[in-house]
Amino acid sequence: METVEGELKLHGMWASPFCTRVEIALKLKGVQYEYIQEDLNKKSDALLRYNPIHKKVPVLVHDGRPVVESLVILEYIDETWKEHRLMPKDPHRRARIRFWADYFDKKFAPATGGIIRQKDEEQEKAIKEFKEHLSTLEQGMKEEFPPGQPFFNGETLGLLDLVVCSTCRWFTVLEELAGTSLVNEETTPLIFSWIQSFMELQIAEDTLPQHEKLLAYALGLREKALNSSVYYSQQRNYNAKGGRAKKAIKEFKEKLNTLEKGMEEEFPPGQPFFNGETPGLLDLVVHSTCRWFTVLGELAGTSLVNEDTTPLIFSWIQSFMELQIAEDTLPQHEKLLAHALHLREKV
Ligand SMILES: N[C@@H](CCC(=O)N[C@@H](CS)C(=O)NCC(=O)O)C(=O)O
Repeated sequence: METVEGELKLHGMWASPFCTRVEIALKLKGVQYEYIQEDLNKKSDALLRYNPIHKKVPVLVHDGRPVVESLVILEYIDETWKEHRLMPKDPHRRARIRFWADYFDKKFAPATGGIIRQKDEEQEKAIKEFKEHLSTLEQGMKEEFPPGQPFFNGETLGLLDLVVCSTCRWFTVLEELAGTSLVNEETTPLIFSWIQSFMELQIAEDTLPQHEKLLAYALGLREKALNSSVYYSQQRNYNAKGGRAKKAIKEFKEKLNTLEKGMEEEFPPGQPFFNGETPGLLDLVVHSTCRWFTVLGELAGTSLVNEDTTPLIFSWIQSFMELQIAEDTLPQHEKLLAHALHLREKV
């Protein structure tokens, strides 16, 4: 076992593939941790305190400090415990692995939700999407990762293996719900063979949820969704006028408030940027969007970022706008507004 500085706790839920990937990473690294099983219908105070924004598992708590979002957690684990590296040294390769892991999470989660919670044409649509994403992934893997090796990562498991292969019991459950094969030797031979290699590992057998238990859990979710009057697809809105636009504006403001509050708690106040005296990654992400904020404010007919409601973000944007680099690089307001109005007209 590798020595751990500080106590390590993982708040998880047995059926969550996001938690399984983290558990396997910790086991591969040989670090000791306490697993805290959460009931997602009755989340613990600790979970809500550690992940107040998303209120989701997994949450890794290292020496009292929370790390949230499974992909962030996997990289944190890899950087903290050097045994069994999950990421390669080459920066471009790491960038590609991050791209595919992000693709997997962004594309498969909504399609999975559709297969579980929908029926008839809506479910058919989700199955079609799921298969298309699988094909894209298979094709990408074939082009970018060394063929003829047991894992994406080569001889041993890496981050992308954890992301994709840890979900394999869910694939089987989804196949039962969809009434069609999803991952198989004919349509996705690479993913299929990687999962086979993964399933031969003791760590997989010890960590993955059992098929019958997972199927019963998924059927429970399905029943609940189908009996509920709110259908999954009806929750998708955006780009719309009237009531839905009002809802989008309200959501935008709520998210800005959450960001403002988080920044206030986590970043040193009284400095010109989130990052301190000079702009850092988060400054680039937020402030580079500032001309869009003004355009969105015009479209919405209401101020979004201002001194009264979001003073920190407002003042950081002010500092950013004083930089020559911002002036030289940001799109001009009038041009951006014309572009946004054109998009709006098209919709
Ligand atoms: N992007 C998140 C997704 C985590 C997630 O969706 N967790 C689900 C369980 S699979 C959850 O905690 N859901 C509780 C809820 O939505 O209230 C991650 O990668 O950690």
